[in-house]
Amino acid sequence: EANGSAGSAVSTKVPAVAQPLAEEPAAIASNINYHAQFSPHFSPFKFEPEQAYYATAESVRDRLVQQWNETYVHFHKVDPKQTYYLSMEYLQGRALTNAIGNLKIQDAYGDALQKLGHKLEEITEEEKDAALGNGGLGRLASCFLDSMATLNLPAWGYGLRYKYGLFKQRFTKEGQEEIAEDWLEKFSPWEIVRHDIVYPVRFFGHVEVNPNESRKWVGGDVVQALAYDVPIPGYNTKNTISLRLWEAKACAEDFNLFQFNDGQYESAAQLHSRAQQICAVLYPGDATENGKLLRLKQQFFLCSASLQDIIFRFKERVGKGSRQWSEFPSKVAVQLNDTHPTLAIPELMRLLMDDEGLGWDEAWDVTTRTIAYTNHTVLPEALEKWSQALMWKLLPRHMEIIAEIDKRFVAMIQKTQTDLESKLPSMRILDDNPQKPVVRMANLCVVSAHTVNGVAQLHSDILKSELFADYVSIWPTKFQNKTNGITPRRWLRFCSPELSNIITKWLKSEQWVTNLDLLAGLRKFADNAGFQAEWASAKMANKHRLAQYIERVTGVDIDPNSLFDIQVKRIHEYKRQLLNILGAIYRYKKLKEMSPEERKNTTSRTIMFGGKAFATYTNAKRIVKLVNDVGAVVNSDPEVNSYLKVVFVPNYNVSVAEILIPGSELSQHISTAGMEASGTSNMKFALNGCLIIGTLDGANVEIREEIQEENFFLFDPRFEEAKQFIRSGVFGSYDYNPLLESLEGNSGYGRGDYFLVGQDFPSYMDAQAKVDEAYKDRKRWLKMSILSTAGSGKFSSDRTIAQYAKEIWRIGECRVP
Ligand code: B1H
Repeated sequence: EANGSAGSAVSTKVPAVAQPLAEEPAAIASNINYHAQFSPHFSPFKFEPEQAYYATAESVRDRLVQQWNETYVHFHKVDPKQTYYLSMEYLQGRALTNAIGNLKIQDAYGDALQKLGHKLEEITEEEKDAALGNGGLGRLASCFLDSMATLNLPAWGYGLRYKYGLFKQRFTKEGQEEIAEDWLEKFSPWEIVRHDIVYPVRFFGHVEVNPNESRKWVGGDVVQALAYDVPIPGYNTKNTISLRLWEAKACAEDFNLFQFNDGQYESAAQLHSRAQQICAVLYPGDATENGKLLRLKQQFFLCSASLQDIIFRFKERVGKGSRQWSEFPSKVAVQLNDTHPTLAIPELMRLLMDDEGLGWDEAWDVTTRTIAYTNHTVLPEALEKWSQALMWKLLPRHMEIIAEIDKRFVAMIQKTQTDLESKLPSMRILDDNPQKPVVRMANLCVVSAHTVNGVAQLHSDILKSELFADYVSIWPTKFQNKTNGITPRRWLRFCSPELSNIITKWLKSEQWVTNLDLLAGLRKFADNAGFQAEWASAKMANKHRLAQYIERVTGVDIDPNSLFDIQVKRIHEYKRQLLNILGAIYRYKKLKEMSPEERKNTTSRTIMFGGKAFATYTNAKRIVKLVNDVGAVVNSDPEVNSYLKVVFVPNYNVSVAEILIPGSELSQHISTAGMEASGTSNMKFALNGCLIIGTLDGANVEIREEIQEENFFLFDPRFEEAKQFIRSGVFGSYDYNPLLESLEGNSGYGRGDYFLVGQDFPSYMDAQAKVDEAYKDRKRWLKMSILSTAGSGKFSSDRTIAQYAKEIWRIGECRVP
């Protein structure tokens, strides 16, 4: 049924090398003009910044399309093993500056726009943020795509083309308000619809058993998945890969003309509107049964369309001999970004067995050698569990397959791992608890994937010692660590050109942009007065830019000479924004009690918060409200407001991060130890010479190791270090966790001061006092700042992706000549 015409994209009629595009500013200007005239999206003779942005984007896109086609043809010819990254989220942010930067054509485009009466930095502001994700997990996927392209890896991203991405955040007297964000309101110049790439995706229906015992899923509703491709250019390479986003569409036949002509307009278009619901919003609230069903439909829609496409491409590249299915895992690696695309497992099994005629054992072998799974959280409420009843209804064939995987897993344990039999109730995929039978998606992933990884060393250790401990003895080599990383292009080179230029000047090379470990070469300048002076002036320029932004969006006037202290991330109790604001409140109270003379000896601070609260997360919304209310009082108190300001920066997103992070001096990563799987903004801040105050959680542990402990403000060292010492096994391998938890006086999830805000408050304030002291010593602070950047080399997503490629995907470079 799959539309087979996609193969013609690689016919010999495609010129292998297209004409080179203009390099000269004058020629680029005329190309931009051409787009303004002949790719018209607006009334003629209008060339305001908005029109200039669209015309410029289309001109840049021409170049991307050219490299992109060359990349596709090259991959087709070489036919290497490819990785497919499946993710329900991508937080791409803006694309123009990134594309121009990766293509290294900033100067020519800057000059061209000047000729046209515009400024490049101004027109880039016209672009809407593509926010098809919630937070760290989505942004990680986007950083990974940048690294895959830059490392010339044969890799693709697959996701969904949500009409409305993450909501826009506004503040009212009541607190946070959510507004639909229509990122496609006009259109996106970065997506190209592929009218020839369409696959059917079925929902509901039933299983038919054929006379030969084979099974077939039939009936129900069928919607079409239509491909939209977004080009992902690598840095300083021709390789340009694809992010393929699926949109759901009904077929023309689904429109009931008879009903329409009869005046029944709604029911005539019912199937059309049902299809449109699938990709309408990023995260449909799943408090209701309807919401749960829609979210499950989304997940299956992504998995089914992507796997049909992957199988189509595998067959397309069969070449002369006939390719065996057993070769599939040597051509295809599928990475699941958390459990959200877990249905890829039973869907691949179904396609192989029911459509391609493989037997169970062969299909299972292919599937398990293809799929790998990344876990991003150990928080119990974030571990996906789907109602078995809902799954039987929506995906009857997949539930048969999942039940069979579960049955075979149980049989295997009973036969070969009898010591684990008592653990079976919690290890099984199906939880048959009569109250509410569910499917545990993480267990399905662990049983089916060839590799399971965590996202920071501490997190991966916790997976092995706690969450997935029971599976480790069965599959000791299945579990790996892949510490997260961030792209140095977007998160330093492009967001802070000032600091980048200084780094390049002192390192005498720009190689660090693709080999971030070279930043270690800055260590020898950490005490150099000349270097420190340049460093300080670049940071100050970024602080001024940030201060102007804050003034524009909040009206609050902040002092660039104060310490810029920032905490930006999704609002969640475990991330403890509450601890930060309590600290700010205490600081305010102490300032009020001081004499004017005493105040002069304190360190002036501007404490900035940013982040969105999930619409139905009441406690998170209360925290947002508290920060805003504290800010209103403190900022208008003339007695102390030159020593303290508290600002909630509205609508935190990728573009706002690109302004905040370069201007930061101290950032807070203070989650309850053991709860933040990795964190990635911690890496972005450190890379930009911002000091960290944080707990020994997630990737903080490794950041502290890289930048040396004296350059990191650890706030609960005594208690946490003692506990860590016990956990490390120095006193034997006995499981002391229950004891340690009782020490905290809050064993049992959700009880008491579960997130330890009260318990950690005193040592948090001690650490903050050390920050104030350090800031008074300019030289010491600058040295620490330089050493933060110098120690950030490890946290490039290039390093992360190179490790995935070598140790999980087993793919190599495929560079376009
Ligand atoms: C992370 C999520 C997440 N972990 C459920 N888990 C979601 C869970 O829409 N949902 O249902 C969405 C996202 N996100 C984050 O992943 C971790 O909290 C961070 O610590 C980590 O840095 C990031 C990337 O690995």
